[in-house]
Amino acid sequence: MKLPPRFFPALVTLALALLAGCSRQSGGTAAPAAPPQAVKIGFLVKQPEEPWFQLEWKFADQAAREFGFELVKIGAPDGEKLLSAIDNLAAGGAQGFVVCTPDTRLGPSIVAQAKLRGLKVMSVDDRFLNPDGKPMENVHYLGISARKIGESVGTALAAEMKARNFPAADTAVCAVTFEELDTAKDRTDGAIDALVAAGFPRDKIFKAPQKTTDIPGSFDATNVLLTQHPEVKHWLICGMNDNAVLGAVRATEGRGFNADNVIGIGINGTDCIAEFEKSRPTGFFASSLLSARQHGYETARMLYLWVKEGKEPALDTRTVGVLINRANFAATLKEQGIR
Ligand code: FCA
Repeated sequence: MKLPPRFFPALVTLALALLAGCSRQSGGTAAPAAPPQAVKIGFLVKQPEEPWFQLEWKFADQAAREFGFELVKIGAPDGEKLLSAIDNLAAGGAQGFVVCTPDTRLGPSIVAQAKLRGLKVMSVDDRFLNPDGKPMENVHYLGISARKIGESVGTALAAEMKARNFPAADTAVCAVTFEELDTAKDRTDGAIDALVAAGFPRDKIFKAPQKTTDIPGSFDATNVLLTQHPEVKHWLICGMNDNAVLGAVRATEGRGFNADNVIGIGINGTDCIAEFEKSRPTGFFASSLLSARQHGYETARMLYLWVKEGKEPALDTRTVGVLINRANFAATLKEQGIR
């Protein structure tokens, strides 16, 4: 059959359409494009009751709202809860999680579980350890410059002791320690070294090892120390975080000490707000305010970009602290979006 030339354009269109149909079939893309996969990220913390971790969650939520991903917040106070949370996240379609582990020695199991289930991991605050006790440097981590922050606490304690003219003869240091955790040991070691560098005698720096990293754990540890040293009339107190120092300050109060003869400086700056708001000063003098915003918002954002765009986060990010006290805490907390 011979077609008149006016049909030629229609024939060409038909041929092109058929060709396109064939190539679509052979390419296997005949089905309509799937909607982009929704991003879901877990945020697991070891002590959900601590204001510090609640603030990390608050700022992670902010990242989730801004970038449009789903954030699943899970409290994981022990290894069993943590590993089952990872299971549930994978079953629920998550692609990764940020975690502050209840035990840094769980690092290799967490990484193995995550690999098995195709989840990306970013650790925050407490760094995973290899079985040899060394940090797992290949796991993405955001934490504080623990030693430096500890040193700033020690320096500030020595300066405040001098400003108040505490007599050297009856002043001692109570360092509430939790040396099982690297970031905690680095903080108290830093504080102790800075005190010694400022001229404080090392033999009057006493450690009170806490069994649990909460106020009761520190309260109990400090009480033992206070019983052993009734000769001390002025105390300087440091510890891994605000709760360590709060527990120690409460223990000194139980023995009649007060703001005139105790100087305590914490770390976090987020768990001592009620203390600063008390009408009368207590022995809790100051704290190094860390950036809960960076720890919550940034880790969630980094993980999101990793999942969504394949943009791998930096392996090791460290944050700093700024000293706050009763005089400036309100303004500083407001600046940082905490209050
Ligand atoms: C650890 C502590 C927290 C906080 C964080 C930065 O995880 O337990 O209180 O100081 O490091």
